[in-house]
Amino acid sequence: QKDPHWVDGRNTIVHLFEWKFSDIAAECERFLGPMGYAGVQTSPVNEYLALPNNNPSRPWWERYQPISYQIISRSGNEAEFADMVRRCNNVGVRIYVDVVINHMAANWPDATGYGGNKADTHNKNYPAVSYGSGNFHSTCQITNYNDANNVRNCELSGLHDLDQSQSYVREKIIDFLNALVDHGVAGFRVDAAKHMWPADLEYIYGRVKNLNSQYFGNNARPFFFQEVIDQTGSEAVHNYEYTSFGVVTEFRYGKELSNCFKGNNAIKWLVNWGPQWGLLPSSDALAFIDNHDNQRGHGGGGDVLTYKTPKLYKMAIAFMLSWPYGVTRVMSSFTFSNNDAGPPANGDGSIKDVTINSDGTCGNGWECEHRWSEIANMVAFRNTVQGTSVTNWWDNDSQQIAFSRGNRGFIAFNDQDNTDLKQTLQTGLSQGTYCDLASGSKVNGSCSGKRVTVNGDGTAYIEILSSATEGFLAISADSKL
Ligand code: QV4
Ligand code: CA
Repeated sequence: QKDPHWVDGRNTIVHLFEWKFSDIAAECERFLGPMGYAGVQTSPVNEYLALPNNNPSRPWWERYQPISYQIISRSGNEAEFADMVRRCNNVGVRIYVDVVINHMAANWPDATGYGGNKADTHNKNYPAVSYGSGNFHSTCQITNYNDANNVRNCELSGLHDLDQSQSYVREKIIDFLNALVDHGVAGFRVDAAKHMWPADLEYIYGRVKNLNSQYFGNNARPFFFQEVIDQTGSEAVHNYEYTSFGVVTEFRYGKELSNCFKGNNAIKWLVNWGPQWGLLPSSDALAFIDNHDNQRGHGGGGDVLTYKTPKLYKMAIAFMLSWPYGVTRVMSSFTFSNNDAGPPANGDGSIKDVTINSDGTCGNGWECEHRWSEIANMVAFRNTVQGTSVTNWWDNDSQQIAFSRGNRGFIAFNDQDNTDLKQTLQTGLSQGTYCDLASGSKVNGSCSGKRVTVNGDGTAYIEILSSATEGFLAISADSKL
């Protein structure tokens, strides 16, 4: 169940972290569909704990403490969810829901969810599902990542750990996933998959019904991408234990690329980026630079690049989107300095609307990296070069590289301090004038940024000054004037 069911000619999932369903629906119609994005990962949509003591106030991580499987959250209710899925599918953008099935909410006094359902967490009683204490593993804490039993049968940060080997628990989870499938989702991000037994997950995925035939035809199986953090390869649980029945988040991807673009490892080594670096096979991998955890020091950290260092971040994302590997995912954040802080909120606690400025960027505290023109243009680039391979590799033996994607696209990176890139290089493209997709776009038949002239023999003079705002340059068959 590794097919994301993208509409032809599209690529890349964007995680619209903490967005409201009404804003996601609007974004599908006004931006994601037209720009060629393939899908959206939502934050958890089922009912979760509303932190009782308001300390910290409405943190983002509340969403990972389920109270029931009813669709009700700070993002909206079930009717709003249904409307979003329908509207996004109608413009060719798929929806993937983040599902939290490893555990339920941790111990809290008078635990109450956003839908008003209550749980007696101290007695592991969640009547709105319903789960009772017998449906959980006996209480122990995860303390030893070298012991698979401890990792999978004990509690992650005190979150009560469901026993997915029980048929009753399996049926409850399957019913929850089926309800989402009925609404028309294309698949799921499975939270904390590492903390569940592969055999239990394989059984559950196999029992989820086929996707809604209204959007996906007959016999389409749901897509599963599973969160398994295996950055070192030295823990007891390995990412490859989960790849026979779904895709896995490849955490080494963003860690290594961040390390390279930060200048700690020469980018010339990226010539064989992929399994030769110890990454999963391409067809097993969800590729990304940062996620909602490691951009704020949760989930293994990893010192990854984020929106906070835009020049290097955009280079890493551009490399990801130009390289043929994995199912790519782009992060879309809200601005934060406090690691607990939830999304931008109004005085009554409701999540703020995502407003769109006249230049296409977002307001109201939303970062919207996916709208940065350099990133959105690279999603379009990836669509343009689909099916081609990497050719014409060039490097300066250090922090400058360039390559073609067949005769469809060409990209160059200058990650070297105080050194300009000034080279005549083989682009693989046909003769003509092209708009650079990093410094601008092709708008109404002209370039808003740099122009590149490709000669009859496919060569072109490429210049990226070290002082430039953008550290890369990209041209494609579709950016030709
Ligand atoms: C606290 C103490 C515990 C104590 C417990 C007792 O720290 O020692 O046992 O109280 O009740 C929050 C708090 C955490 C608190 C816990 C329980 O931060 O301090 O425990 O709630 O109330 C997110 C956050 C967590 C948050 C959790 C639930 O990151 O901080 O915990 O939501 O609200 C590993 C895993 C990986 C995981 C990653 C974070 O292998 O699977 O850690 N990533 C996913 C999600 C992530 C989410 C979870 C898993 C849990 O991406 O966002 O955790 O669903 O690497
Ligand atoms: Ca578990």
